[in-house]
Amino acid sequence: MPLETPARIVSELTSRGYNADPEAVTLLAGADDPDAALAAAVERAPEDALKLSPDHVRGVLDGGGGRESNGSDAETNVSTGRETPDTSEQAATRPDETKGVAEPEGIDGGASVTEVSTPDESVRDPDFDARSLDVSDDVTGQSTGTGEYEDFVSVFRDRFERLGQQLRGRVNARPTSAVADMPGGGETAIVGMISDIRSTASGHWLVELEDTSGTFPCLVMKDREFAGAVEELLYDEVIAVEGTLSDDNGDGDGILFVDSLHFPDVPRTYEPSTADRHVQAALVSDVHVGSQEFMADAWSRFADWLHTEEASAVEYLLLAGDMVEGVGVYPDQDEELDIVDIYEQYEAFSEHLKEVPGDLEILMIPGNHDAVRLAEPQPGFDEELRDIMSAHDARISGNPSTVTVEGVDVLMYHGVSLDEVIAELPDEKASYDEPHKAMYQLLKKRHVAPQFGGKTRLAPEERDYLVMDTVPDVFHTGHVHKLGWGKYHNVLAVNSGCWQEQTAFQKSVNIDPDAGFAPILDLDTLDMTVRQFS
Ligand code: D5M
Ligand code: ZN
Ligand code: FE
Repeated sequence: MPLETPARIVSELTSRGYNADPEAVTLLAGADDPDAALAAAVERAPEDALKLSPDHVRGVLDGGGGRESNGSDAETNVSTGRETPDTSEQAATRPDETKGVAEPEGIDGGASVTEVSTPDESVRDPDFDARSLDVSDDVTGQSTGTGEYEDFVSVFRDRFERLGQQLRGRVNARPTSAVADMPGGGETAIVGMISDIRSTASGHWLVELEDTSGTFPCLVMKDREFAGAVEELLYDEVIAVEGTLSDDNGDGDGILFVDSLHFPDVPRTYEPSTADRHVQAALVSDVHVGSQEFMADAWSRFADWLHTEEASAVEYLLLAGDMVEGVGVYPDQDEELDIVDIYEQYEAFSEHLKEVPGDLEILMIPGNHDAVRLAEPQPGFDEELRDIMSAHDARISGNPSTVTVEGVDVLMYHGVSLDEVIAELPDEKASYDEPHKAMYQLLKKRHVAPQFGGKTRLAPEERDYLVMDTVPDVFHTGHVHKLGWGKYHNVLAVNSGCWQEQTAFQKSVNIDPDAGFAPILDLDTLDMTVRQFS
């Protein structure tokens, strides 16, 4: 069997019972006789080795027949690091940008893209030493929840404390119990979680805030300049208000007339970090292997493109959930399944993953179609599924997780709460056509799934893993199957679309998915291009 592509090397290795280290695969692909090198490397590896390491391969190549080690050009392409993220405002103020699509040449006829289906591997020459990928804020293996009532108390307490901390530096807040005892007419501030929002008979808004000492009603008059912010409020999010107490405060019936309202938010002056060299990450989500609508051909074109010169800077692949279609996720879903067994779906997904270059650094988190608990935070896949998907030695973490790629913090979240944000907020603030705007709302609230009790299920833990303690440089979600991106206070928000054609359900509710696109992120500038493969 000729072994000219990493995909085949990976298959060959897995069929011999080895996981594939990306660097080892690249070394093998570059050997004069990959077939012989693979056989010799396997021979050389200790019997109990689970993974073929670069050292095993080097040992063989050094003995003759291999190419020199790579990495000699480590200093080429090193970016000077741009200080001013000036593209950010453009992207944020030009919503048309979100539909900008850079199509690879010849994609209509498929010519140039399909032609590379047996690519020349020598175009990829990654600098493994320059790479870094670290995961943080991951619930995997840390789950403490027992599902008891006390766990809900602790998760909300933790949310309140951590988001409250972000706000307390900006207002001089008092506990609601102390506010209730203050004399009427005074000024004060409250940091609280939203427990109720009602409109009054005269069209003002009554927002009830809750903290650990009680609740307090706050009135936002409809003619205040910040009254529009009330439309953005979701239950259970944490905000701060400053205001003036009613004259009758102190006798139990008081109310706070709100003069200003604050979200935890991202500072406007936030300066994102960037990588020190020109390197790219492909942001992909919602592959839905196992569905009749999974677009295998588009996926293969994407995978083939990754082997070309044009994609040689793409060294990372970040997958934001819904690897497979799953079973029993929605009513009547089984009528549209191509593969009915969940494990077979993951096996098929793994085969499709093998099509991408073996040297890619891959990270994936689960989504609501994946075989992990549905409630968020979702832990990463269990051992059995990791085994099935182990071909490219992909990293797996929970939903959500922060992955730091060469200094760039990418917050990965599948995105189930986006349905809720879009349902609750007016169209201009969040819609399926502009999913990144719904993401802006999450950044503003510094929480990936603020509202509890609707579509988004919460697994009570001691800690609220859904809080954004630090500001991410890039926020990557999927789930709504719509492509959209833009910058919010210099943070790049990307919803990466899907690889599944419109389903019967989506047709019935007029969801027109953006399928077969791959946003490609420059980690040195945080600029983005979108490639279309459908
Ligand atoms: O969901 C993709 C998008 O479609 C997401 O916005 C939810 C919505 N969706 C899809 N199927 C259903 C059903 N049956 N009920 C409600 N909402 C649905 P995904 O979960 O990625 O398939
Ligand atoms: Zn999906
Ligand atoms: Fe989903």
